[in-house]
This record gives sequence, structure tokens and C-alpha cells, in this order.
Amino acid sequence: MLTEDLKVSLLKDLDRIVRADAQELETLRVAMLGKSGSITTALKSLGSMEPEARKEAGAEINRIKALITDALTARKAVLDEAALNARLEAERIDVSQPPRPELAGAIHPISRTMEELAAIFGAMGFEIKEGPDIENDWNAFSALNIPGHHPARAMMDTFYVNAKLNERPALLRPHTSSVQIRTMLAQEPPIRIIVPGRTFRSDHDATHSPMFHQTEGLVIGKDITLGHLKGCLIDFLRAFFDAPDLPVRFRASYFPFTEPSMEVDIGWNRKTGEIGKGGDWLEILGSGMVHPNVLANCGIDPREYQGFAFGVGIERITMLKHGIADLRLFYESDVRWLRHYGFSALAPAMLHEGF
Ligand code: 2NM
Repeated sequence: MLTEDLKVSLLKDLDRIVRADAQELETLRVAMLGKSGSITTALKSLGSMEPEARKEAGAEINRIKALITDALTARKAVLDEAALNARLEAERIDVSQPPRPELAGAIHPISRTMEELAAIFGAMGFEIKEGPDIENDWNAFSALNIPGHHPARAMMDTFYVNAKLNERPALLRPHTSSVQIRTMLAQEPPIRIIVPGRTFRSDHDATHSPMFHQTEGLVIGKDITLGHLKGCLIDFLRAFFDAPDLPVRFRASYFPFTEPSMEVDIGWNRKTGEIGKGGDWLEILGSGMVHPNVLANCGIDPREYQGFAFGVGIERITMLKHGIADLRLFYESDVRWLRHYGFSALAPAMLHEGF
């Protein structure tokens, strides 16, 4: 039989367990359940009891023992978790880095213009297509109705590569039209694409770089007219230059791959460089209705389908929009220049107001 004293002391211990720290908890465990702990001793004392009394006292001691063991286990779990949390907090490593403005990059104006074209033409339902920088002379010239004697093919303009591509002379593409050719060969009309990319011509001065960028566009369908060409390009130019009343003029011209062909001019002030007013005209892009020979070369029946195409120089329209005077600065990788003309990566290109 447990003495009342022992019971009272164990209940007190129970109360201490719930508040104990790790060290005290261990002391209490040893004091109760250790070799000469109070519960162990009480269990040992059962041996000298009468069978009747032993049965009753045994049950009681074991009930109390279970109570104490549960309390010790529960408290230990709480303390272990608190210790782990404290350690996790103390050993925490901040893997993020605070922004460092002095190291922040900027979007290059060329990339920004390409993003803007993607946003503007994307809203008109155009897809973006890309193709290889190294082409063969069929995709780059023959398919485009550019004959073998055309000056664009001459060594002075085109960089030829000393290799063959599909058994034809390889070259660095002088325009992105080869991607239009690849697209027309690969898919059925209707087609509505823009093709941004790098282009190469053997030319180098303040307004020409041997590597530059173009975006060309192509629309092919059954009922595409010159009216669509005009509406599309007027909308594009007004959106890009953020000038809803921008004067736009279409002037007859010649390209081998379009018929009729037109240069497109916008109104500006020659003296101040201001776009949109001033009474002077500035040539900005080339365009036209795709030549029937080009469609036929790509397996599209010109009696069934027609369309328009255009090409625009990315550097040129970027210089005009942002007042950049020398083309060569685009390629010098001067971070001071980039910081001045570059764009935040956090401010994505969007359609201009009113478009
Ligand atoms: C320009 C001007 C006019 C043009 C034509 C084609 C194709 F592949 F459809 F024939 N692509 N791009 C084109 C037409 C390009 O750049 C000044």
C-alpha cells in the first residue's frame, strides 16, 4: 500500500514536470524512475506484502507510474521541439540578397524595342518566329525573287561562309526574310508573323553596322489587300512612337520580293529631331504586297492567296525614338551608356496608351 506521503509527493512532482527545463526533467526522472527512485522503491516494496494488499498497491503504483511516464514523455517532446526551433532560428542562413543598385543591370534599348514590337504586333494577332543566323542562298535570295546578279548578293554586301548548307552556299543572313520563306514552306496560310533577329551586311560607319537587327512581318491570306498593309503599319507606327496623330506617307518604291513596293515615311522635324510634327518626312520602313513569284517559290498558289510584308531596322527606330545619335554606341557595352538609355527589367514593355 502506498503511503499518502508518497502519493502527495508524486503529485507535486507531476506539477514540477510540466514546468521543468531539460536538466530538471532528468533529475525528476531519476528521482522517480531511477534505480533508487521513489516509484522503483515502491515497486520493490511490493515483494514483502501480503498477496491481497500487493495486488491493490501494485495496480495503484503502476497507474501512477504510467501517469508520471506520460508526463515525462510529453514534457520532453515540448522541450525537444523548443530546442530544435531555437537551433533552427540561431543557425538560419539568409540565402536571399538585398538589391544592390550599383550592380543592377538594364534592358538594352535594342531588346526593349523588340519587346515593344512583340507587344504591339502581338495585340494584332501576330506570332513571333525566329530562324538561324546562318542561311543558304536559296532561303536568303533565290526564293525572294532576288536574281543571281543582284547587288545584294555581291561579296561586298553579304558575308559568305566557307561552307555549304543543304548543298548550297552558306552565308550570314542579310535580312530576316529567310525566316518568312521557311515559314511559308512549313505551314499553310493564313500566316501572320513577325520575325525579329540579327542580320549581317558588310558595311560599317556611323549609321551602318556589320551586325544589326531587323524585324520583318508577313501576312498571308485569301483577302489581304494593300488597305490591310496601310492600316497595320499606320497603327504600328503610331503605337511605337506613342503619337496618335503621327503623319504617315506611303511612297512607291522597288523591292524584288514585293509588287507593288512602298517605302513608308513619318512626319518629323528635321531640325529638332522631334517625331510627329514639323512638316518634314523621314523614311522609316519598307513594305509591299508579296510578289507572286515568292509565293509560288514557297508552294503557295498566288491565284488563291496574297499578302503583305514589311521590314524595319531596329537600331534605326530605336535611335529615332530615344534620340541616340551614333549607332556604334549600341555595341560598345559601356555600362554608363546602358544605364542612361537602358530600361528597368521591372518595367516590361507594354502597349502605349490609346492603342
Ligand atoms: C522589306 C520590305 C518589303 C519582305 C518580304 C518578305 C517575303 F518573304 F514575304 F517575301 N519578307 N520581308 C519585305 C518586304 C521586307 O524590308 C525592308
